[in-house]
Amino acid sequence: MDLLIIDDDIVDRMAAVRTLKETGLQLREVRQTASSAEGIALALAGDYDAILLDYQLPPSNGIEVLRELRGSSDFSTAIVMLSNSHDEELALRCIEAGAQDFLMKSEVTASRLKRAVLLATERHQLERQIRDNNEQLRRLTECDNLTGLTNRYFFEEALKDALIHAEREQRELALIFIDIDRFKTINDSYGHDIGDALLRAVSRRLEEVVGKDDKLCRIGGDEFAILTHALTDINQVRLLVENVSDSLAAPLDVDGKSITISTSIGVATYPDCATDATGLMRSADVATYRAKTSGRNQVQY
Ligand code: GH3
Repeated sequence: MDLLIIDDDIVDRMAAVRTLKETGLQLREVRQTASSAEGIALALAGDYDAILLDYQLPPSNGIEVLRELRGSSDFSTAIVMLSNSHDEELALRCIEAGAQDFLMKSEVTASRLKRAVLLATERHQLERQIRDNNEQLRRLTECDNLTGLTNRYFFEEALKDALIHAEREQRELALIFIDIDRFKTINDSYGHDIGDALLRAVSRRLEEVVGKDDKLCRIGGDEFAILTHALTDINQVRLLVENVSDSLAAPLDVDGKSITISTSIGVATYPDCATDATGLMRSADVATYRAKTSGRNQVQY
């Protein structure tokens, strides 16, 4: 095991090293530092199995060090907090700030320290796994499997939220539906897998065009939607729609095949077309239908 001790008191550090040697843990490296700043740098740069972190670390303290370490996305190491005071509230605050265990220095024995280090690493691994699982679950529920874009359910939730803000701030919104023309013939000519790859290629193109504040989603099938609330007037919306249309009109490289598509686009704006999410979705849908029935490859407002 590689361990790091951060403690400003040399006597306590030496005692910790001595006790660690008595634990029977397979120790490869036990690095020590008296400074919280150096401790943070070492912890972030190294690959330690666990850190023994003193709470009293003037001019800082252990909780501040914990917060700084846990605030870094690259940091992932178990931490056992050590303190001179027997303070349950402090122990709780340390756990809340990201420590896996809390020990009073006066009560540290080899067997206690061994158990704390092993339990902390195990608990930390479990916490990490739960976090990863939650993130995966979030991605699975929010994203469309094929393209990785937001799915229809979460898009509609975002639209409802955006409408509340737009009403409060007296701002306009635009909802843009994009439907690939005669997509069925692409499936029929090239096969379903190429059809899937084309949908992914279209998604990447759209991601390049939309602004960072815009929401992009795959509504379903060969239909995509953009919700934009960063645009202040209809001319800006028109410009975005033109960019979308031009970008998708350029040939797409789909698994080594160059495929050119056209799209029918329908635009609905808040508050002109509708004031609620269902109404706005319907308006954009009707505009898209008009683009289809008027000969495809065009935009309808
Ligand atoms: P139009 O121009 O009138 O919109 O014609 P279209 O062929 O694009 O539209 P239609 O709605 O008739 O057909 C959409 C096709 O999209 C039918 C369906 O098989 C296909 N599709 C839907 N989801 C997927 C998918 O996830 N992958 C693939 N490859 N095809 C899909």
